Amino acid sequence: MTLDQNRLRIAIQKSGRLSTECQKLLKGCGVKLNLREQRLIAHAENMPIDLLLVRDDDIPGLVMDGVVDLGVVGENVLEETLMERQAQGESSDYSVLKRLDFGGCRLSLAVAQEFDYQGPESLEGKRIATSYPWLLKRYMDRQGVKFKSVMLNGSVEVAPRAGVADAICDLVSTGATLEANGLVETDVIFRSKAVLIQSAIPLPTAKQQVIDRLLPRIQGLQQARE
Ligand code: PRT
Ligand code: ZN
Repeated sequence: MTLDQNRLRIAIQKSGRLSTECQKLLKGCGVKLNLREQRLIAHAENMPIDLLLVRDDDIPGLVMDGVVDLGVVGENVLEETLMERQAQGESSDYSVLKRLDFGGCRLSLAVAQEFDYQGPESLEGKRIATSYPWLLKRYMDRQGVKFKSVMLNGSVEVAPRAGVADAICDLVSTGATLEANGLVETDVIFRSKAVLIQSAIPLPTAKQQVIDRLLPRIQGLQQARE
């Protein structure tokens, strides 16, 4: 099964916090999907749309490389990837078609309850565990604070207790995870929601027409939920 060049290609998260909402959004737009487990590609039955089901981290790159036409991803992952790709001189063009009303969270600094936190300067020379080294560095550079980044792709919240970091920079929504790990949120460094993004590569008219049909429907769905 391959991707048809004439069909609009949309990358969404395969399984995770954004996948249910993404599928609901497409359904709400009238896109009939036949989603089977373990499939990378799903074809819409009633519209010229193919879905690519991938890790969320891969979505910005797929859009920026023009492998897919559209993608839905958290602004946190989008911005992190953007900074990384710019630093590496890779293509990093895209446009945001719509900020969506799900996937809301914030990227925050947090320290152990017993840490005497007086502001970002308290982290001078300290080790900070994160999955978002670029977003963290940008914030700390702006604060003029030097630190050591400890890159972790999971279990960031246990790093201070495990003795591998002095603080963390992680996503927070309810704050329950921080609390359960004896951590206190100190600085919000980035606020995020899911966004629908489009590749910068110009599309053939037929594909653009599909997007022009989808967008007002998404707009309508969001208004109905407000
Ligand atoms: O497998 P894949 O790589 O696709 O998924 P993933 O595990 O990397 O991502 P996933 O599914 O956890 O999150 C996808 C996106 O959802 C994130 O990039 C954010 O844009 C958004 N999002 C919204 C969140 C949260 N809320 C969130 N709370 N992503 C992660 N969390 C985690 C956080 O990392 C921490 O472990 O939830 C925990 C904190 O939650 P609270 O409610 O206890 O504060
Ligand atoms: Zn991920």
